[in-house]
Amino acid sequence: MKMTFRWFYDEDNIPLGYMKQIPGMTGVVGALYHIPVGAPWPETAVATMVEEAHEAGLALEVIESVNIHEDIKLGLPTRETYIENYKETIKTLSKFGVKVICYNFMPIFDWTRSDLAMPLPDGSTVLSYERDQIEGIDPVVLIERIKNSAKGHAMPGWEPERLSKIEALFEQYQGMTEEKLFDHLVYFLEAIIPVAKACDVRMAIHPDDPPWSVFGLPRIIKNEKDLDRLMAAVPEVENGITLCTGSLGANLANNLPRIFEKFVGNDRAPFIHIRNVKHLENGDFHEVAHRDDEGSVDVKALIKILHKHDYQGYVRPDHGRMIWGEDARPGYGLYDRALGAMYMQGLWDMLEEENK
Ligand SMILES: [Mn+2]
Repeated sequence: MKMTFRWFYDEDNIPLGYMKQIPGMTGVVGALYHIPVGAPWPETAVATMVEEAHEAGLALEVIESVNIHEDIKLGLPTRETYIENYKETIKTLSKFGVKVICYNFMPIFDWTRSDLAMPLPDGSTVLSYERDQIEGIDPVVLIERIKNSAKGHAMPGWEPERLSKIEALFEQYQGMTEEKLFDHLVYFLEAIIPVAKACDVRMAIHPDDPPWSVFGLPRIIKNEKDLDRLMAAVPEVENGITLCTGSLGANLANNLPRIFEKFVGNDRAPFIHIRNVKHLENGDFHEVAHRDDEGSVDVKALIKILHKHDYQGYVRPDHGRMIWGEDARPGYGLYDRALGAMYMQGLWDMLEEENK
């Protein structure tokens, strides 16, 4: 288990040195945020980012994310250019030591939440999802709410240049089915996986968040069955998964230990996000601290599975609470994610000790 930390590079207000101070932290998960979606990542920009991480004593072997242009998801003829650009980006990243590229295949929206700062009884705040607040409202209203709630911090996946064309995008997705979207994903993977293989890079799709249809848009990476289907459709090991416990765990029907056992066991999950969520009786959920007892995700069982398989991939604490008065990007404060990293390593160390 290589412990990593998400780093928003030039948009991050947490110094790399602070991340490095977290015991056991071996690397950061980076990305370039100023490159428009679909454009190839310039070699000089990648080199500068990777150097900065190395200078702080941190590896940079995982990218989250190289986003997929909507034309690829839509299956438009113009996708060919964007697929070629994506191949170029894979080659460029591999030259600088990148081993895993996380991405998602959700139409228009990345992750979706109703509140980015829901207060918990202890005074901390967390991201939450209330069905009533999302399902049935105008997406434009939601975009405004996310923007205001982020207090000036850019939120990954909610890039303004993409969302400014929201109405036109919705029109383009008229008639898009899960079947068609899945075909477009397979088309994309079949084109890029040979390049990833030649570059020794693994692609790792992030599950849909939340794992159900929002705003009537199709969602195709929601559960074990969807993952099975995608792994079978493109069987090369370079077609992999980012197992995200918060995304998959938002649906209680997803058996996380079983999913971990399967895809860690067969080496299809090079990247893992650990986060805990608490489910309420009405189907709403909110995020909580990483500790097992705080929420509905069986974090102990999952770390046990990773340990059993001597997991060599990358793990990062996912969203944390905002605690101790920190002012940071919602979900991505330093303090609670650091606690999460320590919790996971504590469990791991005890398993090491017991299995000596
Ligand atoms: Mn995640």
